[in-house]
Amino acid sequence: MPWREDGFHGWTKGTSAGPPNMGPVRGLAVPGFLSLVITDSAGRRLRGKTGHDETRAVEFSWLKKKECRYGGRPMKRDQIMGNRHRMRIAGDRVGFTLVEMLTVIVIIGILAALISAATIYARARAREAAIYAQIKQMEAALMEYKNQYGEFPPDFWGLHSNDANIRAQAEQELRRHLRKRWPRYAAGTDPVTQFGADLAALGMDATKFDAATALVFWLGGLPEEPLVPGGTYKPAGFFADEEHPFQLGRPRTGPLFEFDPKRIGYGDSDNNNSVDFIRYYPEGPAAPPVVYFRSKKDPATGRSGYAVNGVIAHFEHTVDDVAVAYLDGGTVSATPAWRNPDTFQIVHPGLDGMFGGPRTINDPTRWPVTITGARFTQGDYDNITNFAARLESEIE
Ligand SMILES: [Ca+2]
Ligand SMILES: [Ca+2]
Repeated sequence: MPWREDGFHGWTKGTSAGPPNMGPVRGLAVPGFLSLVITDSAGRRLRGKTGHDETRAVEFSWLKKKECRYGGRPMKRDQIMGNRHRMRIAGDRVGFTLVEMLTVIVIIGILAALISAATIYARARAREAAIYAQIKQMEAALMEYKNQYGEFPPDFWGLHSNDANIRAQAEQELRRHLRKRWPRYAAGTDPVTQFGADLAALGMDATKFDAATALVFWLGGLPEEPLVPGGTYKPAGFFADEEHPFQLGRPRTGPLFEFDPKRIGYGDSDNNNSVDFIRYYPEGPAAPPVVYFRSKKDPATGRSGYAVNGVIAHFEHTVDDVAVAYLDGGTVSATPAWRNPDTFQIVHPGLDGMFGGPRTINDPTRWPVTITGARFTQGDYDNITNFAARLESEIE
């Protein structure tokens, strides 16, 4: 900072080469406050006093002279050379320069950006943690379901497959489960047929149910009240009558999980006045729902997993966004190892709102692998499942 004959110029803070015969000047000045440290050329410290008055003047003296005075007159060059010095901030200005203001603004801007980035990151992690916590609760509810009814509920995947073998397998799983949970249901007839008829009477088309609907249906149960267009699906368990569980009578059994009705979407995708899907959206209806895949035994191979007849269990949100069950790593071959091979997988699309894809659902060598991240697509990495709070954390 330049030194002027009548004092400091543009001086606000920092270090300045001092006047002749004097060492560096350090200090800070803001309006109403001034702090200075001045040394002579030998490095000896000069005693200073700050001026808070209108003149913003400061008077210094050598240390050996104990004298300090306030004054308002401009400092003269010959005074600097003498034992007694009076310095004056030029123009009584002790504010910030434009450069300093800009520097501060830039620094504040950088800090604000850092803080907001950190806040956004922290919020995203908190939302993910909240979703993961819900999924773990669903997992616990499914465990409880098995405790009470002997097996995990079917996932409805394959009920409307074009592949007759897959469709037959899905129906067989549903039939077995209905027999197991409600042995007195549909006595003397096919429980799958009766199930379809009972739900049709409630305005639902069970043949269209999917892997997202299974989660809400089995853990939540039937709606509290008859469904009306634009209404709410409030899961209220199943009718406690062992012979007629799929009627809206009272009392009910369950539900095993408290779904927030505001986050349940249901609809009639083929416009035939029957509800085809009931889905749960922990992050709002804009995102794909949570899906549930139950481990199944492939009748052709006898192996447990999530594929039947060479087709992986899946839920098609859109053509290019398809939820699938995940492999567990290792060698991807025609006999893949599955994640949770004997229980189930719950899959949430994560905060990006995508499960991942496009997928090849009938080629095991192209199914996604959790531990290596092999064939993961962009949408897979942040997916939240009952075995990983974030799928990418699974990748070695
Ligand atoms: Ca329909
Ligand atoms: Ca995702």
